[in-house]
Amino acid sequence: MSNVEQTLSIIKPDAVERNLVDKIQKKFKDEKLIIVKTKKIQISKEEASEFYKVHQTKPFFDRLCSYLSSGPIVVMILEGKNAITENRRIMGATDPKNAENGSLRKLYGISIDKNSVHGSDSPDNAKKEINFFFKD
Ligand code: IDP
Ligand code: MG
Repeated sequence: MSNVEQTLSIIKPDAVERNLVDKIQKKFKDEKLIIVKTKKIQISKEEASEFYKVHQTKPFFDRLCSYLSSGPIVVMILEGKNAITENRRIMGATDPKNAENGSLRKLYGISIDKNSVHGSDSPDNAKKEINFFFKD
């Protein structure tokens, strides 16, 4: 079984603002993930709350939603073998302080809030998140 999957990736406002989009997209391609679709958008705080609703009971929820809606983001569908876990590996740990050497969050993350990228964490969530941003 080849297990070709699709997953949703987001380049968060801190990384878009620092002109890191090309570098991050190059990293995905170097790691053999295909960027099937990509678009630059800005979402409202309400949309961010919907997207992150699994975290609605967390103490950082309000800040998280304010942050994701604070500036332009780049959303992408990535495709490749084991794309969901591969993308998580390429991103590194949630807190850049704990992220593996060479991972995107280690390279570019500023803090646990401004950690530069999002990636779906399971096949179910990948489907939901892709559908959230790319409905057609
Ligand atoms: P993930 O992005 O690595 O999947 P999640 O646990 O799904 O991490 O959390 C979503 C986002 O919420 C993280 O990327 C991070 O920006 C933020 N976050 C997670 N945990 C904390 C925390 O303890 N304090 C502040 N922000 C957090
Ligand atoms: Mg997550």
